[in-house]
Amino acid sequence: MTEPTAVLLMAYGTPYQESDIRGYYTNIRHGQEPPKPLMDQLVGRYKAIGLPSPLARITTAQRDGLQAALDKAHPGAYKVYEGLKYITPFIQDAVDQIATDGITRVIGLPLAPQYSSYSSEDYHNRASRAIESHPGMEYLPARSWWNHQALIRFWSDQLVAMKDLTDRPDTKVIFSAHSLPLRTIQGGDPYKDEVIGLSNAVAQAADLNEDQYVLAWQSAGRTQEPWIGPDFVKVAKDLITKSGMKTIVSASIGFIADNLEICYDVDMELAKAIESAGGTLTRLNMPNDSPALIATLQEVVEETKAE
Ligand code: FEC
Repeated sequence: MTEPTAVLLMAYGTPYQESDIRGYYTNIRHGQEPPKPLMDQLVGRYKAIGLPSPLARITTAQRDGLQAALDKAHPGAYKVYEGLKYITPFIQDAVDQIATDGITRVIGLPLAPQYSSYSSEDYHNRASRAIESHPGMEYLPARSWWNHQALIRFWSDQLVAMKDLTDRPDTKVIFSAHSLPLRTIQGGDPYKDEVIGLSNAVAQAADLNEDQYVLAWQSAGRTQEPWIGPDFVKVAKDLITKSGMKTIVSASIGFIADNLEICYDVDMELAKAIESAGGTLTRLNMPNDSPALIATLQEVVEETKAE
């Protein structure tokens, strides 16, 4: 039998319990311990959504779903591993396990649809460094995959199903993605263009005209430098208080799973801001381990293997 190809699914990771938060946050801050006020804020946000965030379970379900889909289409050809950036099982742990299992060809697939130096590139760099300690291993990096039809349809189908609502003149759809430090895109990162590409593709598939939607940015980090804007909370508040909107439909198309940025930043922070401005929030479901997301990941694996 020919040797299977490993699929290294790479994701952010999330603390499993409160005592993990300091180490996790220190890893995100490149080894710098967080000052107390920032640490307290983050603990407060995790406590508000309840630990662990759903992200832990969803990443594992995505791995299992992809394994089942690949087994069905190509029996015995792939083995899927989960490697995380900021908590166990780390990307290095997964690569070591792949080596222990005797597999030498690895497809690296970041669970982030758009390419940026902060997401896809960073995942690939971490995986490539881990692979250097296993001579003879070959690494095939997956490209960004925001433009896959199944993913676009996942979002647009939900908007089509609420056409009565989105067609009302006092409803606006806000597409959003994780903000990044401004210097990233000023340095030529394609992230912003890919997010714009996805929001336009979803709007077109849902037959929304330009007046019915807007793109904004969410979850900017707690750092001093400027981040990409406008922030979705301010945009939503202005739409209600200055433009007469009553309903905001939130579609966090830059993410693929329910995580802290969805369960807290959207479901609590954005919802509260909208309600106190006198409006209502409707939030689209996230892809999580849906058939659409698994089909997208399967296509990405097949394309990367064929390249
Ligand atoms: O636990 C959970 O459910 C949430 C996990 C989580 C996801 C996530 C996704 C992305 N981030 C990206 C960029 C940055 C940059 C910084 C940054 C900071 C944080 C902090 C937490 C956190 N991120 Fe995150 N992010 C998640 C969690 N992120 C916690 C620290 C507290 C805070 O600032 O809010 C700033 C630090 C730095 O300079 O590195 C930049 C990007 C994504 C989407 C792509 C991906 O998932 O990899 C980009 C999920």
